[in-house]
Amino acid sequence: MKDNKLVKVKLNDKSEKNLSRRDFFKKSLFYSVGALGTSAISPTLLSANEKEIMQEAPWGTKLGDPVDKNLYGIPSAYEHNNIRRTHDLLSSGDSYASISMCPIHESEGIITPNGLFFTRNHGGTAQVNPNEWRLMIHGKVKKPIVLTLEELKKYPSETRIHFIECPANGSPEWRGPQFNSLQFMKGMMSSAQWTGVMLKTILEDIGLEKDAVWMLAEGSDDASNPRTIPVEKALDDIMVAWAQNGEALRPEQGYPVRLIVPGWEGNLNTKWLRRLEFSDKPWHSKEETSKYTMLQKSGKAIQYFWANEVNSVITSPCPEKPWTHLKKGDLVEVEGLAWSGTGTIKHVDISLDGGDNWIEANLKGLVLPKSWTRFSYMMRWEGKPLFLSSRATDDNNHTQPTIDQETSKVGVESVYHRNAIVTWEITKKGECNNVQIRKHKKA
Ligand SMILES: Nc1nc2c(c(=O)[nH]1)N[C@H]1C(S)=C(S)[C@@H](COP(=O)(O)O)O[C@H]1N2
Ligand SMILES: [Mo]
Repeated sequence: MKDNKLVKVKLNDKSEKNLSRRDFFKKSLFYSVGALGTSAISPTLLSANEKEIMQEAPWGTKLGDPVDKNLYGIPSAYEHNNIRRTHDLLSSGDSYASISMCPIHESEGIITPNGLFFTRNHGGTAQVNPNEWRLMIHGKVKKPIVLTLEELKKYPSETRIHFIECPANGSPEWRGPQFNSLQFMKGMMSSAQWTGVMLKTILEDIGLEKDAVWMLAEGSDDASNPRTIPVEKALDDIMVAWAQNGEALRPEQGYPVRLIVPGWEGNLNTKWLRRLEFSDKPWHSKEETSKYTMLQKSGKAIQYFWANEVNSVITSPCPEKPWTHLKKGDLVEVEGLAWSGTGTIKHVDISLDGGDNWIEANLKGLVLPKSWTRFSYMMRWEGKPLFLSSRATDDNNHTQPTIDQETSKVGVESVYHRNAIVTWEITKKGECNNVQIRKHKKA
C-alpha cells in the first residue's frame, strides 16, 4: 500500500521521460511486492503480518466510483506506462508521416488492446464519416459495385486473429544495436482479432474476370497508400475488416474499413479503404505501384517481397523488464512472441549461451496461422551472465537466420524484412541489454 506513491499518474504524458529505467524499475518492484506469487518464485510467507493484510486499504474505506463514471472504460491510472511511444529515429520528421510503437514488452497473450495498436500513417489519421464512406470494386470484375457500410455488412462475416507487422520493424538495427528497448526495437507490430468479410466471398458474388491477376487497393486518406496485390492472395485469405477485438476499428487503424492481408507486409493492409480495382497487368504509374523493395548485397533489389518471414523475440526479460529484482537461484519464466507470415509456428528454441546450445520452449495458448504465438521457458537463474536468444521455426520449416546468415545474403543497406535471431545480454546484476550476437552454431 505504501507503493501507492511510486506511480505518478500522468495519463497522457507521451514524453520520453516516461521511458526512464528508474520508472520501469519502480514499476516492476511494485509488482514484485504486490502481485507476484506462485510457489516457484518464493512469495512472502504467511506470518505475523496476517492482520495487516486484513486491515482496510484506502480504497476499502469509502465508496468506489459510480458505474457510469466511464461509459467507455479506460485502464487503471497505475498503468500509465503502458502506452505507444514515438521516436525521432523512426519517423520522417513529423507526426503525420510517422509511426507509434506498440509496447510489446507489456503485452500479455496474443492480442493487442485497441488503444495500444502500433500506428503507421503516411498522411495522418483520417477521421472518416461512416455514413459517407463507400467502397468501389471495379476493373476486371463482371459486376462492378459501390458498397455502403451497411451493404458491406450484409455479407457473411468471419473472425480471425492475425498480427500486422510493418516490414520495416527492426530497420534501424541492420548495422548494429540502436535501442536498448524492446518497444523501439520490435514495436512496429501488433495483433488483433479482426471481423469482416472474406474478399473471396465478395468476389464470388460479383464475379472476377478470368484474366484478372492484380488487385489495386487504395485508401481514402491523404496518402491513399495504393498497393498492388496478386489476385491469388485476394482469393486466399484477405479480409475486408470493420471490427477489431470486438468493436469498430479505431480511427488510427482505418475506421470504418481496412484490408487485412494476413502475414504479408503491413503496408499492404490498406486503411480507410475506398477502392479495389482488378487488372490483368500491374500498375505502372509511380503512385500506383509504390511498394517496398528489398536492396540486396549485389546492388539489385527484390521488387515483390510479400510475406513477413518467421520471427521471434523474448519479451521477458527485455531491456525494459530486466532481472535486477531476482536473487541467485530464483526460478523465472522466459517468455516471448513468435510469428510467421508464411505459416504456423511449429517450435521455438531458446539459447542461454548466445546460440551454442538450444532447448525447446513450450508454446502456450492458441497456436494459429499467421498469428502471434506465445512461448515460455521456466529456468533457474544462478546470477551468472547469459546471452538469451530465441529461434522460431514455422510449419513450412522456415527458421530464423543468424545475423551473419541474414547479412551475408542481403547486406546491411536493407531496411525491410529483418528476421535475424535477437539476443539479450543478461549481466550478473540482472540487467538486460540489446546486443547482436553475429554467429550462432547450428543446433
Ligand atoms: N490508407 C493507408 N493505409 C495504410 C497506411 C497509410 O498510411 N494509409 N500505412 C500502411 C503501413 S506502412 C502499415 S505498416 C500499416 C500499419 O497499420 P496500423 O497503423 O493499423 O498499425 O498500415 C498500412 N495501411
Ligand atoms: Mo509499414
